[in-house]
Amino acid sequence: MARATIFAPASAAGKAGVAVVRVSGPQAGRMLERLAGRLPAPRMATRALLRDPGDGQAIDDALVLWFPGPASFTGEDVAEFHIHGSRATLAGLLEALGAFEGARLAGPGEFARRAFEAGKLDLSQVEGLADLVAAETQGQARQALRQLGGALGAAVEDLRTRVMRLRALAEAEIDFPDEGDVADGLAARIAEPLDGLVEEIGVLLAGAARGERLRAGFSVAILGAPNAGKSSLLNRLAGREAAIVSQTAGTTRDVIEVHLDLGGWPVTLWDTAGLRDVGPGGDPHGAIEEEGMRRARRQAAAADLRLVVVDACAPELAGELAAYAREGLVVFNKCDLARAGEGLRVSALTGEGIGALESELAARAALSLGGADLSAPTVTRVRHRAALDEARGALVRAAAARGPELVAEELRVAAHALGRVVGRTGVEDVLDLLFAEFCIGK
Ligand SMILES: Nc1nc2c(ncn2[C@@H]2O[C@H](COP(=O)(O)OP(=O)(O)OP(=O)(O)O)[C@@H](O)[C@H]2O)c(=O)[nH]1
Ligand SMILES: [Mg+2]
Repeated sequence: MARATIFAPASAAGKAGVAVVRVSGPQAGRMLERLAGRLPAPRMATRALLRDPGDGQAIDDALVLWFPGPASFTGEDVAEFHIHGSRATLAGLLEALGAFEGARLAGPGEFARRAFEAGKLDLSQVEGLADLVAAETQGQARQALRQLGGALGAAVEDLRTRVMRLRALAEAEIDFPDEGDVADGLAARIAEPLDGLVEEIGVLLAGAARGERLRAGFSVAILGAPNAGKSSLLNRLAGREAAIVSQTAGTTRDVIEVHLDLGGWPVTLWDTAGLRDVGPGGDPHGAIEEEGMRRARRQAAAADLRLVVVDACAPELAGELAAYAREGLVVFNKCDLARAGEGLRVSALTGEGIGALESELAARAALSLGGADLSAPTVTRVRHRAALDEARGALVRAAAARGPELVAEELRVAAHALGRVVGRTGVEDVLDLLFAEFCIGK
């Protein structure tokens, strides 16, 4: 059975100046020709009046593009329709496309999956593409673009080729073992290249924490006593009323998350429930407050930075908040009412000092996320890190192994692990998860 021809809007839903519909598969050329009246020259934007082949009704005055395979995004024949972005024109075109036999609407990520299957993108590039589409800041976009360009894939592929070469040496020793002191000869010959490989993987792994963090963003947990103004501060930084603010102590219970772009760095803020100590004989915490505080502590532990908000009218810190303050960043809020404390003074109410706080957060995010060699390939996902870790372990064992069989086996494990990063081996389970991250039309 012939492979289905898939089509889908590649632009976001809703009214827009232009909507783009992409078609990929064996029927793409015929569909374009039937709708536009002729097949345009390859890769040339061409104006065409689109008509529904069923009833001859005009659909839109549009731009069409024709990318014959294999020189296309998916490697298949691809057609693109750039139409006026109204719901009506889009619906008309999708209906006309759906009427072709063997054509159907694409699922999420199906175009990218076909590109992967045709060898147009390796798996790390597909991940780069997913991250690029989801990027919220320029820093994230730059990193994703580098990965889409194949930097990580090329570096790992190079490592894998070198491992395979060593493995061929080991296999040769197994097959022709009669030349002198076999085991020692092999060990001596592969010792140096193995050291080099282990070291290079180490360099990639050293950049991994930063790459993963840039992808996830720099996280800040806002902590403090009840009523200190944590939620007010969150709202002020977010520029909207994300969290409920009230003069009742104990307003916030759940963790509220907002995403900010501070100086190009992705920062995630978590507003949390107020933390308070209850001495012996003090009023006990209710079950809900207890749960809120548990969540606040969990978030504090998970965050890259703990921002402790102190009410300048009651500037004493005790217990766990004092501990968080010693290692985190302290701000004195309500400085419109009182001027206690040294360091950052802000007022969530008037906005005073907020610019300075934003600069401080951006500087800390930059310190944590930036500074990496931006031209070097970056490991951006836990999946990459796990595979590289496994490869490194196997290479270290290969260096220590006695006998060509053991060496060959460890090298096989290393090559297999490296192959997983670029999607050559053992990634079937990853594929479904990954392509589901995409929207339809990608
Ligand atoms: N004058 C003044 N009042 C503020 C400021 N920030 C917050 N408030 C007030 O302080 C009260 C508590 O503010 P919230 O933001 O709800 O405090 P919170 O720390 O989130 O409190 P919980 O969620 O209960 O732990 C509200 O009445 C706010 O209007 C400020 O900078 N100046
Ligand atoms: Mg609150």
